[in-house]
Amino acid sequence: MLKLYHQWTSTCSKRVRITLAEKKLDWESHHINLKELEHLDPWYLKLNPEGVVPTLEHDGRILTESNFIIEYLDEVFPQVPLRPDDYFERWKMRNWMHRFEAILHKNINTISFVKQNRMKRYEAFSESDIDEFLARQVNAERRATFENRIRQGVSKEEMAFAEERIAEVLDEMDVALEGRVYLNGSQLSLADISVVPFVERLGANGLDKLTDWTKRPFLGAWWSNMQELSSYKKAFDFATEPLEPKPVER
Ligand SMILES: N[C@@H](CCC(=O)N[C@@H](CS)C(=O)NCC(=O)O)C(=O)O
Repeated sequence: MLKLYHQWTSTCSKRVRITLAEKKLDWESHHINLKELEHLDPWYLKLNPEGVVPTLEHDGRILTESNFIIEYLDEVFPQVPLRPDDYFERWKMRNWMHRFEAILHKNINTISFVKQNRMKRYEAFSESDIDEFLARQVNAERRATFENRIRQGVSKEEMAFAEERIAEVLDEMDVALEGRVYLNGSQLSLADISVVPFVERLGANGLDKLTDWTKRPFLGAWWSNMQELSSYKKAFDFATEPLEPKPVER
């Protein structure tokens, strides 16, 4: 039995939902309400000590880290293979996935904080609310990041830096996609799945310069193809469960 703990708009959750759809697997959905900080509840931290979504449960085993979850799914459910046979291409796939997580995810997160007005969540916080919120964060790095954002917001310089880092990866992708349909050649791979939710987020955040595909035509063509995949549509149209946290039955 496959059960996914996820959030409907979360980019990392979409990676897993696309993979599940590509493989036509049945799965049970458990929506985690990030706004209500359900991901920091003790029961969820037992599953995912980092306090993030997604988490996959497979026959009682718990898996975290979306890029590793999708690789696991590809190994355990070999129908519709999503890793290239060639070992060098497979290394490239993993290298892309690493860069997408380390560079794109990190920097898009900075931009989303501003563009999606996430600051709004904290505006009504009193000093003691802030302290309580920070105390619930799972490690010193998260506490420092949130404290900085809540108290100082995100500066123009930080935004410009984030856009520059994203642009660098998009440039690499555009070069790699010349003469290729997908990042690993003619077959869809986990690398494409790993990055597409972040490419979608660029447009959702109104980053016009980064989504001017005349500047990166090969990436633009890839993006058009990706949006046509039924697995992409299924993962993005995911109808969430009610957003109110449900009573926890553990
Ligand atoms: N490296 C982790 C990152 C997961 C992650 O950051 N998830 C976000 C949603 S896309 C989250 O849960 N954020 C909640 C928070 O940071 O408090 C993965 O790939 O699974």
